[in-house]
Amino acid sequence: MSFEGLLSREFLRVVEEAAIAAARTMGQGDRKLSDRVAVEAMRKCMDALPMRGTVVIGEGERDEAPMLYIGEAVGRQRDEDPEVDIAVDPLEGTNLCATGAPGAIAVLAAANKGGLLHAPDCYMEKIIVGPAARGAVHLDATVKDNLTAIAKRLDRAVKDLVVIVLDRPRHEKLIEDIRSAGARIRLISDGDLSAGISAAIRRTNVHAVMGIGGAPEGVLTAAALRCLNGGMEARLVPAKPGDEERRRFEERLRGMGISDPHRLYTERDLAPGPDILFAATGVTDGALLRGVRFFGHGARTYSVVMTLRERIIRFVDTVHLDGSPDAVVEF
Ligand code: VTB
Repeated sequence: MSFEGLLSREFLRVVEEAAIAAARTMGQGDRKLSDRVAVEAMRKCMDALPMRGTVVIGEGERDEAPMLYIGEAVGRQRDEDPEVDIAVDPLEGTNLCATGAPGAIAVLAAANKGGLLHAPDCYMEKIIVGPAARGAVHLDATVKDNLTAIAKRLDRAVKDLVVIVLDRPRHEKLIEDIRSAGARIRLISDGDLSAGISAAIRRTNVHAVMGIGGAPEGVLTAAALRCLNGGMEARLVPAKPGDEERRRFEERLRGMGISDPHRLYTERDLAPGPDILFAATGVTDGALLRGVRFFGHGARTYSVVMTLRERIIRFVDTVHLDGSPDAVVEF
């Protein structure tokens, strides 16, 4: 049996717990605190799971992250347990949570060994679309050509498209190009991962995500896209311009076994699988998932859990009761 079926309920619990912990700190203005409680909750919840897990995308290198660092063994690690590679972003959008802004989520993806690219913590240039436009867009094509291709596949005009872009100075030219092509834009302060998932789900009113964001977020996005039949092209890029930065970046990639620093990746290269499980829970309200609600006797969470081999997408509404005999559940 694939680990997908075996562990999907458990992984749902892991992201729910991380989201609840982070949501308690919403609006405190302390992004580090929000992140830390999410990491701790996720780590604790993963310990008892029947798996031999290895973190391949996490909170950083071993010397810079106390928990969920790259290479850390998670799960109970018994011989009979399945081996899984795990990518986590316990709180995607730490600033969003710290300010109570929409779009923060707790995220995890798991795959069979080797099923997720071990991406370094650098940037990634990305173009992300839904199933209808998969294969029609190319990272090296012009913005106008890509938007025209997406519009055609979606049977509408370019002016009817909504493209999400991270609001950063590095995207000045991209934003200009999208504007002159005539599409609508939603600038976001953080959270290109949840934006990417939204692009692959109809009726979210998001048709594409373009620009440069985090590489770890890119691999997590690819894992979700595989399950949703979405499309993506991407390339690793250094964090800053300049030759010296480029040289260090390429050296780092070589150290991680990536010999071609200009390689173009599709969602399939970033998350080859064949077994993939993706789970996310809303922390603050977002386009796709509602945030955590607390009530007198517990909390309510909204999540999505997807599996590639099983081809199941679950939208899960969970009520977590605090154990009080008088707790009331509302419909
Ligand atoms: C994006 C965004 C993340 O990092 O990936 C971004 O989606 C990229 O880095 O929520 P910069 O902030 O340096 O542009 C986040 O903002 C945080 O991980």
